[in-house]
Amino acid sequence: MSMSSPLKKLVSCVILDLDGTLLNTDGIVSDVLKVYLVKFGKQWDGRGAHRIVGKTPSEAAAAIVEDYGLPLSMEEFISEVTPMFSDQWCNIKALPGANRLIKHLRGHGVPMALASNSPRANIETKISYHLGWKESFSFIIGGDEVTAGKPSPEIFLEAAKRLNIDPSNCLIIEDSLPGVMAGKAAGMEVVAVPSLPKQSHLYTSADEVINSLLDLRPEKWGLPPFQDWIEGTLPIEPWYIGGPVIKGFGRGSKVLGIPTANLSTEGYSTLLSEHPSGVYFGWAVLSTRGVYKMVMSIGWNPYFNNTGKTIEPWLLHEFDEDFYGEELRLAIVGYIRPEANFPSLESLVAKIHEDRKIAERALELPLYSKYRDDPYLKSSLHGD
Ligand code: ADP
Ligand code: RBF
Ligand code: MG
Repeated sequence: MSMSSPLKKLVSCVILDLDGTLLNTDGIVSDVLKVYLVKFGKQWDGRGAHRIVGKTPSEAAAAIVEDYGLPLSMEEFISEVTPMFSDQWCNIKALPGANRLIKHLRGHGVPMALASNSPRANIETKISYHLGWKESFSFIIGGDEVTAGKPSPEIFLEAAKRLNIDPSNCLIIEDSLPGVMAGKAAGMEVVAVPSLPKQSHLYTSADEVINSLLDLRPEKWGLPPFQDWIEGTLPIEPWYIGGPVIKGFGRGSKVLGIPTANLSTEGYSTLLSEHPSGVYFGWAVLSTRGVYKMVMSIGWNPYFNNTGKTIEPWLLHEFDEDFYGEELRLAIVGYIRPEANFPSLESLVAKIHEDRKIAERALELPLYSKYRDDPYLKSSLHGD
């Protein structure tokens, strides 16, 4: 076992939360509330998002009615928005790494259960759109099957009982604070995967806080390790982003000695919200110049604590000049690590150079080099 993943505790089963942990429910929540609040001349601004994550349906409803001063009761609110939500269940996407995790644990025969504050019937409908999920869980427990939802430990204790496994040998994976509290109160090991950004400091009671399911290391819990990491990289379904190179904070070359050709995030908010922040790599095309290897960070740059998510690709090539305004296209093909904070600028810079080496080597592998010829990149190249 490597130094970076010491064994924390042996577990023999995994109990998962659904909304915000396996499913990107937040996306449809804001879509529905945006539409609904217009009726009252109000605008959903994400305010109060932290007050609904992980709550029971009635707690969440009460919080919204109160926060937005809606002229109706919590019950009336629920009866109006419930059908709007159910219409969207078929559109909820699996979070990055969810399918991979479920397949992995199932493939190794690790017992899994689903425990969510949502009513059981809703859970069943939501997961019915995801191939192979239902069969992977030994059972499902909904908030309507216990007397108190999370943060009460009841739902997890009931799950352990049904799995016939001691609570101390259960690993909980949860995105919400109430869920983490429930898991710890049940005497279980808890990995938190916060669904809202920049919240990790609130999750102090969790045994580990990770940025996304891509960062889960099952071997830390005595479970079989993922086998898909290759030379320090995780292959992902490629995704694409492009546009003119814009001005960034002016500190890439100046402060770090590492220029990053920033892209506008405008028009990419959905795409960006669907991908965890972190360090990725792939291929870049400048339409008048050529194709280059690329390593990038996407996110808030914790060291500088930016307020907005930025896209910062470093093209692994020496250029004689700036290329602001030029069309840049990226094919993002692999993941390296989550964004991190560093005790010094030197250690941040050293880490980025390590990322560069990892990306440069990995992009020689056929698995990644084939995307050099991706039609999205090719179609942008002049005189090819
Ligand atoms: P900014 O904060 O405006 O993004 P940087 O200091 O990060 O400024 O420098 C980025 C700019 O440097 C890019 O927009 C591009 O014009 C230029 N540049 C030169 N070489 C590279 C490179 N190898 N990778 C990315 N950008 C580069
Ligand atoms: N910034 C951070 O604060 N934390 C990181 O872990 C981090 N990783 C990076 C990895 C790569 C490959 C690159 C190109 C940049 C990374 N940066 C990171 C972003 C860096 O802070 C950013 O490029 C500068 O702030 C310039 O705007
Ligand atoms: Mg830059």
